[in-house]
Formats: sequence, C-alpha cells, structure tokens
Amino acid sequence: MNATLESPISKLNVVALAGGVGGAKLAWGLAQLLPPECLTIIVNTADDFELLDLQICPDLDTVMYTLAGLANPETGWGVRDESWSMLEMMARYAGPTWFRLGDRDLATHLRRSQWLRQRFPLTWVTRELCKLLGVRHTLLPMTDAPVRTVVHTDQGPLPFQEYFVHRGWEPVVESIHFEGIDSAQPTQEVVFALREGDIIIFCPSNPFVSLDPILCLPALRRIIAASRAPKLAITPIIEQQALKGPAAKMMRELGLEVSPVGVARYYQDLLTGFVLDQRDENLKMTIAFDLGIRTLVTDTIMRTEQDRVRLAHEVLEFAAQL
Ligand code: FO1
Repeated sequence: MNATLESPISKLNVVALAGGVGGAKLAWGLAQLLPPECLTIIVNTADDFELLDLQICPDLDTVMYTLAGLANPETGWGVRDESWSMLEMMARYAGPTWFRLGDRDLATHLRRSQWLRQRFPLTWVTRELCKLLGVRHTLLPMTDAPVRTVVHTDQGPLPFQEYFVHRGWEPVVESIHFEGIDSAQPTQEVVFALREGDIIIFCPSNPFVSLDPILCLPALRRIIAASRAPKLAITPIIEQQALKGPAAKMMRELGLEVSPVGVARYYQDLLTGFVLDQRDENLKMTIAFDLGIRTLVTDTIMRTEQDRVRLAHEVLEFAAQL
C-alpha cells in the first residue's frame, strides 16, 4: 500500500503505546503514513513468558510481524502461511501444545532466546530481529527487565498466558499484578522517545494488561503526564464490547463501567484527546464535558488495510488540533 500524509504532521515524532492485535493494526496504519524516523512503538512485554526454555514475547512479535507484512491474517498473532510440524511432534512427546508455536514463528523464539542467553538486551534483540525482517520503524520493548503479568482470579493467581490462552480468559478477574515492575526500569530509548514525542498515542489495546504495564513502569506515567504533547487514546471498547479479547469482560469483573467512557475515565489524568467509535456517538458529550477530554468520533473498526490507514490518518489530524 502506498499512502503519504500531505501535512506537516508527517515530520513530527509520533510515539505509540501498543499491546496485541489492535495496537499492531493501528501501528501498521501509522507506519504507512510516517517515515521510519518519525514513529516509535513502545510495546508491552508483561505478557512475555518462558516455554520450552524459550523466551516468548507475544506482543512484540505481533507488532513486528504486522509491520513486516508477515502476520497471520486469521489470528492477528503468529506468522502467515504457517506450518505446525513441530507442534504435532511435540504432541507425540506429550509436551506443551496449548500455546500454539508454529514452525516459522519458532525460529523467532529460538533466535531471540539464543541472543538473550548471550546477554544481549531485549531492546537490542528486537532491533536486530526487526532489521532482519525489514521493519524500518522503531519498535521498543517497554523494558529490558523481566516483568510478568499475574492475573488474580476466582481460581487463584494465574500467569498471564495461563489465564489468557490455556484457560481462554474464563476465570473471573479479581485484580492484576505486574511482577517485577517496581525494580524494572524503562529503557533509555523508551524514556527518550516519550520525552521527545510530539504526539503520544494510546493504541486500541487492552487498558489493563497491555497498556497498564507500560504506564506502571517507574517514572513513565509521570513522564507522560508531564509531556506537553497531545496525548490521545483510541477506544478498544465499542458498544460495551471488545472487538477482540477480554477487555470488556475484565472491565465488568473489575467493577468498571464497560464503555468508552469507562476507558476514557481510566486514562483521564493522562489524556488530552479520546477517539470513540461512531456507534457510541451518544457518549461524546459525557467524555468531553464530564471528563474534560476532547473527542473524535469515527469508525474505529480496522477490518481492512485501508481502514488502518484511514484511522491512523484521522488520529494524526485530530492530534494536530489538540
Ligand atoms: N493466542 C492464543 O489465543 N492461542 C495461542 O495458541 C497463541 C499462540 C501464540 C504464539 C505466538 C505468539 O506470538 C502469540 C500467540 N498467541 C496465542 C497470542 C498471544 O498470547 C496474545 O494475543 C497476547 O499475549 C495478548 O496480547
């Protein structure tokens, strides 16, 4: 796809905070409009985990594969045109198959884990993987330190992927904890990107398990709050539902209002703008007047590549008015 942004916005430093599939789609749209030196995507690493002695970084990989044009279009995660021979053999050995690692995807985990064992930091490893896949925009893990989401549920505390994939986000969430967050530092690259950012975008990712880990890193929330850049979020909730994943179910279980208003309120102290879906237009005034956040109402569903670019374009134009 060949799109350009005929406006001075294309020269600004845009920083996007992203988690899984929704964040990756918007990041891809932004990457079609902005030159590589103008877009940095800071990605959640708290759903990373270790499986078969490999370091798996699902959100980083989802964004990386999407920007590389390699993402599986059916799932949003993993690699397109995947084969599953390793998993079939693993089943014969009675090994773990609940987390579906495809053959091509496996190469990423093997290479990353090898470099991490050689003590290269995750930021370096991510830059290298991106370079080798032809991703030219900057992808940054939120930290090089291990941070792990633990979901406290009616069935006890569960590591994130155990809750999300193995148990299909069926347990009732009582609270969420990010193990290691207090001693983890955001990387210098992350801090620099946010300090130099002219626009900060909260992608339509799960607020509790995708963006919260980034915002809970020591000093990051303060840096974002202090930034004078326009800061805007795109709703991951439309008509009381999440397009994908457990965000709406989590909101309900955590006792929050399941709506774009609930999301805007959750980020209230950080935002200057909020993008809500046209299906929720009636909530615009509540966000604007009760929460004091400027709003843009548009079609936020990204079904096609054109949708991603259109939404990215609208978001950038909106940011320019804030
Ligand atoms: N999500 C699933 O629902 N089932 C899987 O088997 C699965 C495998 C998987 C493998 C590699 C990868 O990078 C991601 C994978 N995901 C899978 C997605 C991932 O667990 C979640 O989407 C994120 O952690 C939430 O953002």
